[in-house]
Amino acid sequence: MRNDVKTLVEIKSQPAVWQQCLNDLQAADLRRLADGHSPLEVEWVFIGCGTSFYLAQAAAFSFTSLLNTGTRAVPASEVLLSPELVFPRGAKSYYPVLISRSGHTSEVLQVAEILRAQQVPFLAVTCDGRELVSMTDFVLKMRVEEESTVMTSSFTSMLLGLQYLGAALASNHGFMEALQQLPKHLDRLLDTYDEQVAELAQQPFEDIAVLGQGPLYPIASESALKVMESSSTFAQFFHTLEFRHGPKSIAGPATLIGGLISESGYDAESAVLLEMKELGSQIFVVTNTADELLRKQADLLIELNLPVPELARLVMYVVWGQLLGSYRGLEKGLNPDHPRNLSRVVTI
Ligand code: F1P
Repeated sequence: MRNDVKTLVEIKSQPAVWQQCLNDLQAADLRRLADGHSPLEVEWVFIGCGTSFYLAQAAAFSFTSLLNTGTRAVPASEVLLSPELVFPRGAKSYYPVLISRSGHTSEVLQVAEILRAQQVPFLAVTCDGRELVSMTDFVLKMRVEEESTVMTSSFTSMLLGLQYLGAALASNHGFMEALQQLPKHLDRLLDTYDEQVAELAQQPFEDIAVLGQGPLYPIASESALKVMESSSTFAQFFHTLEFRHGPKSIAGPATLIGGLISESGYDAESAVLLEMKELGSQIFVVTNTADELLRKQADLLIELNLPVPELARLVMYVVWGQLLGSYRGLEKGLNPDHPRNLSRVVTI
């Protein structure tokens, strides 16, 4: 069954897809996509829906870190329903970045129309293109052909594209080179851990929560969304240390707690996961390198061992939630290629 699940094939095709996108990025004139803005003179507002909203959040963290500039991430619906809260000084003081795999999502196109009516330049980031690419002069289009309903390689490829853009605007050549190393490491990690994730997915968890801090919070959000979309299993996401403030009441033998643990916050974040283990939960940990205690306690530990800056590891953290969602769906007798109630694009 697994081999003909298109979503799984696309998840495991990410090393090759990333390599193709990184080759394209290396050859592109990315600086023009800033529309002449000095990255520091405007606030970059990243806008998307669903998976693309979590991508917007991860991109905002990345731009703040790489460019030390003001950024925000908002769902497209917020721009439509509360524009004065999103653009308090008027849209012209910002550089909006509209993110949409399809380029066809109604809410995103409606935002694009508003910006065009106000003559506000914006950047479009997409895979399929569709109407969105005809609405602006500034387009970052990733060469990703993704047929599945849920977003997997499109999410990681557009995030790589935006991180690469941020590094190019910062003239941070070391970071761009670091991203170039990721495809070969993902190949290695998929060979090592794919089967272990499939085994974990066979356990009858009732509650799933995925935790992450800082730039890993949107990655935790996307990981939980993949589990929800691909297996119709309710999954929540929290800032790691926030989990103690109430949500930990769900911790127990029928709960799986996923921890996306950073290097910079390792001690504080791993302590939360160990506490949940003591409360009887199973813990699934992704981190760059673990200490002996976490190695001993984790029910599934994925050590990335990536010799790159912490921010360049971001895309590598989401792959395991992508796999867990699809494997969990198969375990429940569902088909991840046709997720319940979902369509590939939301048009309203
Ligand atoms: C956004 C989106 C996806 C979701 C599903 C429906 O699509 O909401 O996040 O997983 O595929 O569409 P897009 O605007 O990025 O094409």
